[in-house]
Amino acid sequence: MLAGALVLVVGSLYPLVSGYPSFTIDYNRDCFLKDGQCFRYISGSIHYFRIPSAYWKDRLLKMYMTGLNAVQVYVPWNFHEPQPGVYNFRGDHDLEHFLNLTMELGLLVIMRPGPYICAEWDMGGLPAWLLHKKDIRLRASDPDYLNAVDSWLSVLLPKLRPRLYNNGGNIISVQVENEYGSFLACDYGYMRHLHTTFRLYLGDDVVLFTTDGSGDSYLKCGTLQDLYATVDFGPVGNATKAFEPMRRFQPRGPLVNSEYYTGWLDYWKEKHAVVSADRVSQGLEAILEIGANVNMYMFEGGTNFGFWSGADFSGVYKPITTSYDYDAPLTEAGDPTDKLLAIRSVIRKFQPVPEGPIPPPTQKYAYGLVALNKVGDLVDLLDILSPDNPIVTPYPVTFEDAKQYFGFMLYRTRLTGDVPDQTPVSSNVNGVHDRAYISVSGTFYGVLERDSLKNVNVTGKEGQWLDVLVENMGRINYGSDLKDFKGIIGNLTLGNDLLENWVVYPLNLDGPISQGWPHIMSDRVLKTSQTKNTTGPAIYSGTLSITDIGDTYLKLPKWSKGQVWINGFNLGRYWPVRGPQVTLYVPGTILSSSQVNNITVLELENAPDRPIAMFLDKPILNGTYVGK
Ligand code: 6GJ
Repeated sequence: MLAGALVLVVGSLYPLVSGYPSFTIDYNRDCFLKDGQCFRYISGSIHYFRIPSAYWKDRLLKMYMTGLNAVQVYVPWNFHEPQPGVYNFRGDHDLEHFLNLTMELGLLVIMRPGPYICAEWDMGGLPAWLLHKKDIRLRASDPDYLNAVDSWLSVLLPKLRPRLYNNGGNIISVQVENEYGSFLACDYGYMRHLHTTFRLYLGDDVVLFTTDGSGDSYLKCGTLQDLYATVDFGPVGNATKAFEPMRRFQPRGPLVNSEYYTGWLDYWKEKHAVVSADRVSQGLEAILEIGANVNMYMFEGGTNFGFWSGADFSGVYKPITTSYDYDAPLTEAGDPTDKLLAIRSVIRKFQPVPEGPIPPPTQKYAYGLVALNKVGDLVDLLDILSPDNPIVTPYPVTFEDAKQYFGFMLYRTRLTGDVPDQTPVSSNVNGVHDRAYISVSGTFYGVLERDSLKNVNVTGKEGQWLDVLVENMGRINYGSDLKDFKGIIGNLTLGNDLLENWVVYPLNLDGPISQGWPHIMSDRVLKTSQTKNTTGPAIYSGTLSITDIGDTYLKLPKWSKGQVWINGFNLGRYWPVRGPQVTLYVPGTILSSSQVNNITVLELENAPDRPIAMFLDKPILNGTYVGK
């Protein structure tokens, strides 16, 4: 009895006496110290915000079974604060549930709360409502930006503090900002402000770090006193050489590659990116060989559901695909790959990996064909999709002006005279952000596209509606063009005439569709589906009945481009005529075997004469780019 009590007393005193748990840096032995022992982490990036929450544990277990002892987690600000002061930490946004699962599985966590995260995510995770102040200076010491950042961090960081390793949790380190050295502002005041704020909420002993490209020019602006400088690079032969820039800025302490690229992202209209398992595993071995710490970016990529994908800008606008498979060791559907097995074999050379099999790929279902029916042209459905009064304005307003941050807005203006001859609609400032679908009185004429399609010729009669449906394809997430306003930026012209006197409809598709529209309004379908034409923006619907639930892949053969929902869940954008992605991942978590599954499609350009949806048991992510 006495012995038991003694153990209890000593046990409860142990942390006070031993100073453990603790996670710190040993600058003499150039290692992390976990409870006083040198520790090297082998980590993988997983984005909870790109995976249905019901699948989080499955992915994390596979990462654990691969031999990882840590996971790296971004937190997208815009995913959790959709409107100023409105927060969402529920369901697929439940960050703390995700972190609880990591704890349950014995995985350590490297947090990357931003506030900017890049990540091929809309505006790099920054909320678009920041752009209400048109001259705001993002990622800098702009008072309005800093006020919004401080407000967000005052909500987020207190959630992390009790989870810090030194407080008994599993968060071993926290990144401040993200590759700030790649951003032209180079505003040390901003980084010092973040440093102070992170210390205020997280305390003085948590390891705070920065990550930058492995080059002096990056590290010059990305590093700061008291923030441990780390770098990122992909597979290289000579890891020691690759770490040299880090050593110039961080002469002592553990070597850390915070983003070891295991694959790469995909852009619409470009070839699907792949990186061989050999190249990745050999590069990993070179890093582990020299005792460095590593985080594999990505280990599980996932999906840009909804409208969340971002874009890059390298002279031209390059939107990211819906799939974020990233050719990662775990596929978009969470299936282990040969790359994962190769990585596991490498890890096993340096530290024990959990015995037992890696869970096998899950069964995928080829549910077959579903006939879809036209509900109606989009402009005939405005009472449902834009029920509030439209914005009446002499000149076009942006999405942000209208407080519409994602998806689509319809800009309408009446023709002020007959247009008997083919006459171009265009933006002389390349101001269509990002695509506009042009119709006159229900006749579809074509597409304007940022940085490429500059004119659409139309004809029409005085008084007819010129309809310009503008699609936001995702805000730039990297580089100096982060202030990526959407909509018609500037003006449109018809021939030599300025188009004025607009009626602008912000469209809310997610709302009605999540409530069961159009399926619950079958009578309405009959009335509005008189128009049988298959061109121009229109809504289609159908139902899928299944007996067994599982993951599947949706293909829309002979469709052009659009958005698709199943049971009200926004699966993301499809664009098979561009590729390389041809199928959309459909997680079984959104499907039902007890009632029909409602499929809703917004086709923007051309639907097939026989509109069908096809459910396959394999993905197609490397479809050829057909030059449209
Ligand atoms: C990282 O920088 C970023 O920190 N990274 C990439 N950068 C390349 C920029 C392309 C123009 S690609 C994949 C990763 C993530 O974006 C990461 O968030």
